[in-house]
Amino acid sequence: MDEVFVEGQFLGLPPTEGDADVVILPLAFELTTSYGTGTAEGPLACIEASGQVELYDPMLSSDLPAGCTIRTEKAWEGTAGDLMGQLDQLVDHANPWYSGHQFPLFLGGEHGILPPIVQAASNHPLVNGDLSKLTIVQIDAHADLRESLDDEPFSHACAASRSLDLGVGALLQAGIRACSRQEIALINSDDRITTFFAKDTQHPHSGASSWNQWLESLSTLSGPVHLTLDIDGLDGALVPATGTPVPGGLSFWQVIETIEAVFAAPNATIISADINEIVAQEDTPLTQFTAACLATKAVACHILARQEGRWKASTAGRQEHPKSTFFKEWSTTPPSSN
Ligand SMILES: [Mn+2]
Repeated sequence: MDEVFVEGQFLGLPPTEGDADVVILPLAFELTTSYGTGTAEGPLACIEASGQVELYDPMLSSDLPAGCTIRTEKAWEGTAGDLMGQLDQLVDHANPWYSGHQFPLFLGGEHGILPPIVQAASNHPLVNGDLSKLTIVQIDAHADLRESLDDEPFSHACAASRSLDLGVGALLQAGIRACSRQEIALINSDDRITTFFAKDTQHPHSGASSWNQWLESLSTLSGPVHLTLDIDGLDGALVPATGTPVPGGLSFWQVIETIEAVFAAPNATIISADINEIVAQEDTPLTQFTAACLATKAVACHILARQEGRWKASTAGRQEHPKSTFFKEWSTTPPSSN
């Protein structure tokens, strides 16, 4: 029997009342995008495109939502007049979903959404205020480890370095093929960072061995993990509308394999994910449909983790938090970087 298709809802699924197991959070955030523009409409285009994604996933014994509940929240749009104010508003928006019951999947929006998401993730019971317990797994063309870009330390090009400044314990990156000398120096000097470069994993002869090492390192993940997928980590041919498409990237199946490997890591709990730099493509929905397929895979993997007892969910519902002033304070007194 066909389900009712509901527009504006992820996968076209009817909205659920109350606290859902999975919450889809579109974030129309675009303040520092450097090259192309249009990341504000991208998340909604991705949700629309998700209506065309199959509800059948061979991993699951029934069609999505496979006994779970999925809710799509209204698109967030910042109202603060400055960047730090917007980052604090993003923290406030993300905070309630880290009670340990829901799985939040953020759809961005430029990659600058990552530091406020990480800051909110510190409320998750498995992190419990100590971000050194948290690992970030990042798919990206860019290392996003710059000190600043165009004098802006909270640029999308600094998403990973600012997250490390917040105290994140480990960062694993793949797909990387555009970075600066300063970023390479940081990769070599900060032992929290493990980077798999696309020139190695995509090498026509030796690529398979490098790729297997990436999958191997994912299988040894432990503790709470946030997965951040910048869609420009995929080869530019798959996501031509994203702000900075780059040739020589990961194949669709490599990203699917990465998502499956992260969620399958026996000692890790994937507490949240984001898919970012989604831009609506006009002549064909390829870019947003590719993002929607990855989002669906992440949701399916999370549901499988619940079914297999690998989601240590609390029963707590949405929680209230005081308004964040964290980033406003950072702009005057940055946290000491490790
Ligand atoms: Mn990025």
